[in-house]
Amino acid sequence: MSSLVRVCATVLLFYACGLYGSHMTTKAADACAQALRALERKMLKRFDKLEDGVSKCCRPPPKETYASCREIYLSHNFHKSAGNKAYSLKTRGGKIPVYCHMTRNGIGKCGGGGWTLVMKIDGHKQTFHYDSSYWTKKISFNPQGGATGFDHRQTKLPTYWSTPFSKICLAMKLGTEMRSFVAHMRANSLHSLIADGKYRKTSNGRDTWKSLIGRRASLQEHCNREGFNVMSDSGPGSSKARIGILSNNENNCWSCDSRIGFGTGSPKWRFLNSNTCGNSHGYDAKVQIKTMGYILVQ
Ligand SMILES: [Ca+2]
Repeated sequence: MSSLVRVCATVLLFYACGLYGSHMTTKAADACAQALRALERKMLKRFDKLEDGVSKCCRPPPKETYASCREIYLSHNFHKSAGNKAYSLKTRGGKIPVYCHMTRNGIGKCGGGGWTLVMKIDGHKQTFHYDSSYWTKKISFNPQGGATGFDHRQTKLPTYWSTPFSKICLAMKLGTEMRSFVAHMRANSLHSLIADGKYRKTSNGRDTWKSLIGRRASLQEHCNREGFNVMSDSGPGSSKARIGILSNNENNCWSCDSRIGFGTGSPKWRFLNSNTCGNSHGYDAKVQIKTMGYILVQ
């Protein structure tokens, strides 16, 4: 807008001085030019003020804090430019850097839209075994690990008990290959789905769960009970998963000896019990695949 005013004022100046210039004395012409320049400066000041006023009233004020990566994604054209990195989020555990997956191509089959990291689990480690109190308590684990993406650093962030969502991105990485899918579930937080220990069903299907592992995935034929806080009917000694699917060789859910999931365990079978994220099949450990697991919400 300022440049338009400058052009108009200059044209006016030239016009006035051109029209009357030949009839003016040099002194009068200089005075005319000075007066017009002063007018130009005044007009520019006025328009600058007007421009400031317009931008203050029409642009949404930048928010100081965002509660989720989705909120950041929606508030800007982030899908066009912003990277996948840590953003400062306001959580019930304070304002902390949280890894956000923001790019349009998204996380494999989960797609894009702004994903907030909640947990990263190493299936070789016992930190997030089914029986760990990290699943029930509002405490974080290695929050520094939550500022980075799909690496081998374990973490549990305050987003576990702070971030509401309508879908969860479940991803597993084996070697360098990562596979994922979306589980549709609405909740106030992941804590509200898991901490009370109640079983909550999902309906993704055994093939979808197997797709997290790839061609080596193995589940028995029967039961196929899936969701949150999944347990065999024979009790907590058999296979169980905080998020996952259990299958059985018998046509019931009594003694499930295979599973794919996050936060798994089976205290009755020591060897299988050591796998806390990935795929196990058979108490003789026919299949024992430990993965890195990633849980993000949106
Ligand atoms: Ca069985």
